[in-house]
Amino acid sequence: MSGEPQADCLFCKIVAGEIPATIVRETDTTVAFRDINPQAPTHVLVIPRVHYRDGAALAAGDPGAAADVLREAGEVASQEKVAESGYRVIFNSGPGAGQTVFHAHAHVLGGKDLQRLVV
Ligand code: IU
Repeated sequence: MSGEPQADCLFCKIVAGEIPATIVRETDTTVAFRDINPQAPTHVLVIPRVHYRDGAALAAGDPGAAADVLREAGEVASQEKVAESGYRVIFNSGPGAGQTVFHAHAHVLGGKDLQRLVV
């Protein structure tokens, strides 16, 4: 559990503007930016400004921010024009699931056939 910025967290640094990202949407509680290694034509990460290690920890520690991340995932899909064709929202949780950055983030993927996509 946390909520506080972590000095060694890359996504906290993106929230703080200390490392670059291609930001597509921002709210008081979230930042959405393009994944640097996109796995689909639309591949955007939505992160809370607060630091929690994964989506479940975020929902437990700050349910409002977790809801904001999910709502923003839908807003990103609409903005990217993939909402109608279908899109996927993924939270990897733990190294065994492929999580590499331990600041909660939703992958928003769309723009191609996603049925066999793994990120
Ligand atoms: P994962 O669910 O923890 O595996 O996702 C982390 C993602 O963050 C991964 O898809 C990276 O390509 C992406 N990413 C990024 O977009 N910008 C960065 O500066 C870093 C990682 I570090």
